Amino acid sequence: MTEHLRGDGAVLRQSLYGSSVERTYAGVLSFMRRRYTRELAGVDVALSGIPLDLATTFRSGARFGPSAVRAASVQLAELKPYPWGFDPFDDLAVIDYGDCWFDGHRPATIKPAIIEHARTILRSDARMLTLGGDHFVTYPLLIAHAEKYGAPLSLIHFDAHCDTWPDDEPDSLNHGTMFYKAIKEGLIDPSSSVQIGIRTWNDDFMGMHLLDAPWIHEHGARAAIDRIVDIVGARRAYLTFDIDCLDPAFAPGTGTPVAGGLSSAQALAIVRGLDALDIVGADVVEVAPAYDHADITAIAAAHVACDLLCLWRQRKVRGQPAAQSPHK
Ligand SMILES: [Mn+2]
Repeated sequence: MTEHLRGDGAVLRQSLYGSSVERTYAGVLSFMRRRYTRELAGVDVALSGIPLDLATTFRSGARFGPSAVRAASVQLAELKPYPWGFDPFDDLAVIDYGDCWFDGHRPATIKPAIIEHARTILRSDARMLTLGGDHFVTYPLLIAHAEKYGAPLSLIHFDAHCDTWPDDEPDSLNHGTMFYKAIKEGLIDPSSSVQIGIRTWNDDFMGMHLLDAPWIHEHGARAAIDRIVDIVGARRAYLTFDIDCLDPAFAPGTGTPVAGGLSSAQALAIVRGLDALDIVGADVVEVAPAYDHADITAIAAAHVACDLLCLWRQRKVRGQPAAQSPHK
């Protein structure tokens, strides 16, 4: 299915399906040239951005992540993604919903604003693919996803950091404590959750399975996929990908880089192997383009997001029904 547009697919495309022939690098740079719309009827996946960086502990700048990843993603709209060999949009209706609005000058309102943004999308049957923003955004997203899909969810967490440092302050904006709160609040089940690429210490990893960066380097992507599938099984899972899971050589444009991380090839190989899992929502966070070079980090993030769409396309084509809300 190919539309021949003389202009800008982000605003001119008629169908939510298929790809279009256009100058991918020009005009309104939606994610992979999908239509910018807030109309959710018939949508399988709504991509949106959350341009927040007020919860960072070190270098800020992830508020520019969504626009940088969108700009880097357009080249991926030129060809069928490798190694999949299909156009995910032939079978999967994907829109760019735009960005979550919140008032950064009233910090206490940010978490509720993100929860409401997510609820609005999840009230339809669209899945969310979210671009951060700093990693704090995953916490309100987990609250909304647990409401929709049932708590606790399993967490598939790519990161240099475990983000389970203790924090009992309910209103804190901290991008290192979300999963401490999520476990304490029963949003995620640590015993069926897994953290991949970790290389920062915490005295208490709170019972989550750890495939830390040295383990990945020793055992490789195939073994990691097998372990993740074993740990998560058939449970509903939320996947969060902090771009600093990658080594700073592959993702310099991020707020808290740590040496010794995964290559983009390793991380993509792992993500591509997760098509057996029931991923109910996903995000790619912590791209901070001011520290990037030649868009390296944004390109890596766009590839991760594209591969997540391909996983969902696989499940849709194989006929596995999308998980329905137990609360419906
Ligand atoms: Mn991190």
